[in-house]
Amino acid sequence: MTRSGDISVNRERTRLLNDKSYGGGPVVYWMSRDQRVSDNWALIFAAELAVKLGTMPVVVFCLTDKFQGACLRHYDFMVRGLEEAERKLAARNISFNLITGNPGESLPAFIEQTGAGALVGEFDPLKIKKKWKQEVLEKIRIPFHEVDAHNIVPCIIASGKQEFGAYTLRPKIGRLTDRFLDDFPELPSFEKRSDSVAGKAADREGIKKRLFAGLSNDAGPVNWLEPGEDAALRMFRNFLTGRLHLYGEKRNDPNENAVSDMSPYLHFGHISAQRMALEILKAYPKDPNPDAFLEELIIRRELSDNFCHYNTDYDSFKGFPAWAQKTLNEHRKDEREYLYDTEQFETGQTHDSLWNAAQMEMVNRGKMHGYMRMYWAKKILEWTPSPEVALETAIYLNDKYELDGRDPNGYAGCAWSIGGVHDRAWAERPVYGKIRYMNANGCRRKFDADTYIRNNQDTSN
Ligand code: FAD
Ligand code: FO1
Repeated sequence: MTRSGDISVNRERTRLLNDKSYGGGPVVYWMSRDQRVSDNWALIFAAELAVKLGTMPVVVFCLTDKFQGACLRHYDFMVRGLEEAERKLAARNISFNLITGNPGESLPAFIEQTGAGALVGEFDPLKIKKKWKQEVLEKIRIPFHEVDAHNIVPCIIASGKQEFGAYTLRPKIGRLTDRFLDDFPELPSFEKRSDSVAGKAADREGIKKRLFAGLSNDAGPVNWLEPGEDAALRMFRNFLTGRLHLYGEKRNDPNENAVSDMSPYLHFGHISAQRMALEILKAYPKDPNPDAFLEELIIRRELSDNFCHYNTDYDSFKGFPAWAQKTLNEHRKDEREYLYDTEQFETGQTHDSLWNAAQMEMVNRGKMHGYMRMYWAKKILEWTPSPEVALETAIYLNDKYELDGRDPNGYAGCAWSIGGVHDRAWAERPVYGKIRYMNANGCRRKFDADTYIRNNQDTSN
């Protein structure tokens, strides 16, 4: 429990985005990236600030339709997760409000309506989030605090610039982990107040009905993963006790159930990576086995935020390193042995059954195995007329079908595969130039490709 009036959140995790003075009303927490009640630094900060100011915290989520091309698959998972967050907040007498429209308009209106005294938001490196935040900043006259609730080491503390790769970010994060891998304080509870600004339940059902009515269901809901923070924690603990020991040597075999499947939960913020790391280190204090997993969970994941935050061209050819742009330009005219259009890729109609199986795994399951994502994206580079078309196609398919899509990890993953981001130059070859090459034989040497193909036949037709 916070000492009365003190803020226990490490202040280096927060930054004030403007210089307005506090008003007297509630502290509004604008939930967006970290859609959970437990282990959420932004919510803890908002609640502790409310205690300090003698007021209430109020949570608001702005539900925008068609977020970056999101479909029924994503909104089904996200909205059900938000309903659980709402229930958990109600248990602490913290109201949850759902608003719609462009946050640049609807959030300032909400702040006016509630007479909010301060606003707390989250760090998010995506351009659309920075745009929303800028629009809100121009309209509000109360303090706007931003909290990095997603990274263990806050992105802007870990590094002040775009890093070349994991090898340059790793030591910087390593030096700071002790300072930031702290346990979470209890979230304060609040007395029930009748004047809470909770949006009326009826609105919410109407809002959701209208939202779902307008969504494309090309990518339907997934049925193998339960959304929400309770399911996320259960799933993680099963992995921790039952499968983490396989990760080191089996994580690149898509036929093995050796990966955590936590990315949809991390993407929607149903679980904190910090909670996962704390539990792993507690369970395996001296054991190097989890190192490979922690490398991905901490270094690789935070490297993606670093890339998207410092490189606004994270989703375009211009965002590739100079050596990669040069080599890809030198090979623009190379003959492509195969050329496919988006429809052929989307329906898995290429000549390569291994590639088609990966596409079908993503379409049908909503989550392609991590090793196959590299192969999948690199073949799109090989079978499209240009690197720009390749990147656009990879991002379009990734964000349409991956449940964890529209995430910094996705933009970094596609840019790594197609544009050598966070990678080095390799032996030069047609079309790829010096971009790292992968082929089906390489996959067959690593795992039983025929089993993977059999397990991922196209079941839709
Ligand atoms: P695990 O192997 O269990 O890893 C645990 C966590 O570590 C992951 O949830 C993720 O948060 C992090 N992690 C693992 N591998 C990476 C990586 N290569 N880069 C960054 N973080 C990583 N990840 C997404 O979250 N969303 C995407 O849209 C996405 N698109 C990708 C596209 C391509 C072309 C490539 C090459 C990678 C992409 N990744 C994406 C990264 C990675 O493939 C997924 O995070 C991982 O497969 C998720 O499954 P998991 O949680 O079972 O992973
Ligand atoms: N964030 C919001 O604040 N409002 C939304 O309506 C919303 C929809 C959405 C749909 C799919 C998806 O993958 C993400 C979505 N997000 C939304 C953003 C998400 O919360 C994450 O903040 C970013 O995508 C990752 O940084």
